[in-house]
Amino acid sequence: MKVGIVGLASSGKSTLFNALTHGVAETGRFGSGRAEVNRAQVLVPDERLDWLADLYGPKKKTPATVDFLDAPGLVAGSTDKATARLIGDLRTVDALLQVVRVFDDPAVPHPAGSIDPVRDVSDFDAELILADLAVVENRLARVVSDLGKGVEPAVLGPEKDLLERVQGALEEGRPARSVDLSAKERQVLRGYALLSQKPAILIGNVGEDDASGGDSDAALREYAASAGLPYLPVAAQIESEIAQMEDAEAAEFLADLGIERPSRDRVIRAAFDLLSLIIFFTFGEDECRAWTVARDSDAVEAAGKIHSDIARGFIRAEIVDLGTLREAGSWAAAKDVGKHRLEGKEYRMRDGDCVIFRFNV
Ligand SMILES: Nc1nc2c(ncn2[C@@H]2O[C@H](COP(=O)(O)OP(=O)(O)OP(=O)(O)O)[C@@H](O)[C@H]2O)c(=O)[nH]1
Ligand SMILES: [Mg+2]
Repeated sequence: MKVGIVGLASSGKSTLFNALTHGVAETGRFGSGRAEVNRAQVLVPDERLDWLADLYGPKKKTPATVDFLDAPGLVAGSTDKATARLIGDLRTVDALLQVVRVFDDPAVPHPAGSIDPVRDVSDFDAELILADLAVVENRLARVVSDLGKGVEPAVLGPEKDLLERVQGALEEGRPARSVDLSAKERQVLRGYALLSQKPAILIGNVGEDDASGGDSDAALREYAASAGLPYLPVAAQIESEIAQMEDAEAAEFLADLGIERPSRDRVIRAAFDLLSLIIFFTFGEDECRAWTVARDSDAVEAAGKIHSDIARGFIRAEIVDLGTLREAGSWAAAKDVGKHRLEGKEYRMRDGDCVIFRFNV
């Protein structure tokens, strides 16, 4: 899964990136022109995998991963080459973490002169919508011209209708994700990688005083609820400092601040939920490994995550869910009590399934 950290300049994106990835990306460089995009891969903490690895003592333990991309801030209204490149980078991500400045700090001037989270969300959305509108208009012009020449009316006719509806929404300032679409239409639209169609989580970057809750983000919270977007408050600055500490010291600091779980855990959880992703496990003495798949994947698709040969030669999946495995104590014990299942190609994978794929190529 690839997640883009986006938002207006100086909202705290690089600071959040550091909190999430234990990174040391440069922060506080507003006005320095277009900084680099920061990228890092985070291992998804999962005590279920830890348990499995304790059981098998494998040579290798491989957690699921999330790739984070920290984009430089979009400056409202800019149309330069760097902005175009940035938007191109963002088109490749699966989901957006939209950072909104809530914290007030005279040492960090807000580019717009005042703190107003709801205004900032709308300003940022307007940039995404504008970029998407350009894509939609381009494509629409092309489709109309082709239709005029009699090219593929059965395909291009419905596409024109789809594009016009999306264009209408964008022109009204509504994101592409707000348009009511059939599954097929959504699929077609995804081909254009529109930014405002991407699933998004709003992150309110709150000050340290509000690390464990406060009402400085009340308006933003309300906005998120009305827009149907998941919302998480994060005190990015203090969490980025804590992310640099040893585990024990970090836990103590978090507890002092009243933060139950570090934002990394909360953000990853929210991203999995947002994208409807689940984790299944493979195991053995060589490797215990967590794999990420879409919630409605069947057994063959899951097998294909591991290797195309396993999907191609799929015979069946042997499955025990991790909770049952834990209760039974071992794979053999689970089998003895009849909790071991043989599943076919159409089986829908569930979160926490421990799987042995049987295949023949
Ligand atoms: N007081 C306070 N300062 C913060 C917080 N989060 C970020 N900052 C500061 O705000 C400034 C900008 O933070 P960055 O993380 O660089 O912001 P950015 O969104 O990456 O900025 P650009 O990449 O320039 O768009 C830095 O000086 C941070 O230290 C916070 O929660 N509280
Ligand atoms: Mg930055």
